Amino acid sequence: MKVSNGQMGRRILGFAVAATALAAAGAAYAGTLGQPAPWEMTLQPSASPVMDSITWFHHFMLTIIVAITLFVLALLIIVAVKFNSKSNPVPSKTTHNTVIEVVWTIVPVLILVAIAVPSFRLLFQQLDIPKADLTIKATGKQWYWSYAYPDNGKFEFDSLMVADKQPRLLAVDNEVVVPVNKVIRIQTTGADVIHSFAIPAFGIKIDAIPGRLNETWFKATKEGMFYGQCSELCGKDHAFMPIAVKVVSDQEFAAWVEAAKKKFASNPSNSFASIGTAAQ
Ligand SMILES: [Cu+2]
Repeated sequence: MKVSNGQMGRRILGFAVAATALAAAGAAYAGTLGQPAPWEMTLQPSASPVMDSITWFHHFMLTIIVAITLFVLALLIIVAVKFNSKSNPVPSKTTHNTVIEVVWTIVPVLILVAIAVPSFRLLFQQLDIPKADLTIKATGKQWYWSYAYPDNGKFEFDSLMVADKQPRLLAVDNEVVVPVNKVIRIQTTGADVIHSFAIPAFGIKIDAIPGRLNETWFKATKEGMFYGQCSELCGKDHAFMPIAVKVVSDQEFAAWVEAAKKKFASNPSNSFASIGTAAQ
């Protein structure tokens, strides 16, 4: 098939228009704060400093990847159009070009260094936990989460999915409540099998492993409801053990703690996990 330069130009323009339309659609379908949205194409809106960094790093990487892909595509098109057997019947016998060989070695090294620096900075931000204002222990169980507040009177409660509450498959009976703009340390473990504690808007995902206590942290910068899910295939109801975090002001948090201490205090049969033991 003979393709003229004009046709090729129109095709490239077509691809560019399609790509721009796709990107615009992506921006239009950027999710709702704290939960997934239909047709969402990008990351959930950020609500923590770590997620801000993850979002920035994602855009940074995407820019580099798109630039490299377009560059390689342009080279391929040039080669295919200019150096096919029809337009270039007598090929050149060139085998070496020192300048270009030095360039295609040095430039990728520089690109990798440019990626490595912010990548390590992000890893340190995630793994180096700042001084925590509050610690919450999240225990993954088949198939729900239990939360303990050791700093606030050591109460514990279970959080189970509620089938007829919105958002569907994400709403729970007892939400985790945390104060806004405070460093929350999450300690997580598994009571039976490996689960994973993940909340996209806070940029956290950490395995909950039996016999181990893993730590991560977040600082919620916005008030509201934030949802996550168990992110390690853990059994038949893996899809039905959501994580719901309610971010509130300091005063509301203090009031909730007082109410929760009474609600979840003393009576072990309050705990779904302890029902079996209490009955014996
Ligand atoms: Cu699980």
